[in-house]
Amino acid sequence: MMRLRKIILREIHLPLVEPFETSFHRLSNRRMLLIEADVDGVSGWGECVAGEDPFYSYETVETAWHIIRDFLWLALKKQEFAAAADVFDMLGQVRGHNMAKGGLEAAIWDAEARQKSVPLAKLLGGTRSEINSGVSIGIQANTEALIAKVQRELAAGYQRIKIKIKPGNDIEPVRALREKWPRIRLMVDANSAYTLEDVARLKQLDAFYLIMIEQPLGHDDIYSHAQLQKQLETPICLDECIHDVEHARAAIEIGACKIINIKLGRVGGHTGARRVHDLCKEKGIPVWCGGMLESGIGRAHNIALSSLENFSLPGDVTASKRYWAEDIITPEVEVSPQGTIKIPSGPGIGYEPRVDRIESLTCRREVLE
Ligand code: OSB
Ligand code: MG
Repeated sequence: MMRLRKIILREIHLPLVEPFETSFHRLSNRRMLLIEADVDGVSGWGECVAGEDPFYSYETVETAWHIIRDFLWLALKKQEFAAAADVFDMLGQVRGHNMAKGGLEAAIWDAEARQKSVPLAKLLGGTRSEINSGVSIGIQANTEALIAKVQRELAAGYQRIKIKIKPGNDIEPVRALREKWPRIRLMVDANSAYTLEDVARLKQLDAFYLIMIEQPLGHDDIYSHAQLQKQLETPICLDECIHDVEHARAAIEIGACKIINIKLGRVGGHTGARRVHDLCKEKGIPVWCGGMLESGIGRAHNIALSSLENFSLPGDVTASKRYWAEDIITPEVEVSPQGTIKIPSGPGIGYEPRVDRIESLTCRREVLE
């Protein structure tokens, strides 16, 4: 049996190497909440992916801090559990707040894997030795800038290109990329910027044989995606809508999507992620691992998760240097010229948090014990 002895919450700020623009905001500086969990004397690390604002989901760094300190810690602190796999259900009294849960739960998984001296990917049941990597490219100032950016990412080896779109900045950039690169694996992500009124516009995207369109409609509107999918050739992939395995089941059953993006934070951690993964596998729905502009710690968890079998499409899991001048783990995450990332063989997440660097970046810290 194991017990959570202590949690250290730290807030750090890391400047992005360049601003990241989506349909919902433009971000230059990432505020992050890191969770260090002491499980019977072994430290594990997790990252809460909640944002600086509630524009992607309702959670923010502030809400996550509050929920972890005032509820999740209390739910766990006196409890024994057999494995990190049990933790998610122990937090079930707290509704939602999956990013808060996910950061803490992931830290406990890392601690368990370190305590057992196994790679986290193995503990999760992963079968891959490397993962396939794609990139997510923010909205650019103009088409020339976008083309230059895509050129760079293809040259670096990335296996698929995703661009962010919004109404008025959609058909033209996609057309330009398709004219230049007829054969690359290309997709778009709208982050809920459209409504069913935009069907005619969205149908124009069918001409560009995109591998998928990610989350075109409302962030909590599974039903309308089913209406839209009936009218689109391009497969819909859901991101924002899917918070647990029951959402995934509903979406699949009513035909709201043909692909699902799994983000650790959005589904409350590795246990939630495995449940969505397993259901999708059973239903023949491919999944891929989304990203939330994570530091190396969140990135390392995404790599471990992506080792599961049904992560059969390239994810948004990329090299540290795409976002950070200097990451907070060693070694940094690197991508091969073939666009793959090797699953590390060391214990836990397989990358070491640079604790001195993290401490020097820390602007808020709280110890719960
Ligand atoms: O919708 O996938 C998204 C970043 C922040 C919030 C939402 C999303 C994203 C990304 C970036 O697309 C993915 C990455 O971390 O590279
Ligand atoms: Mg998305």
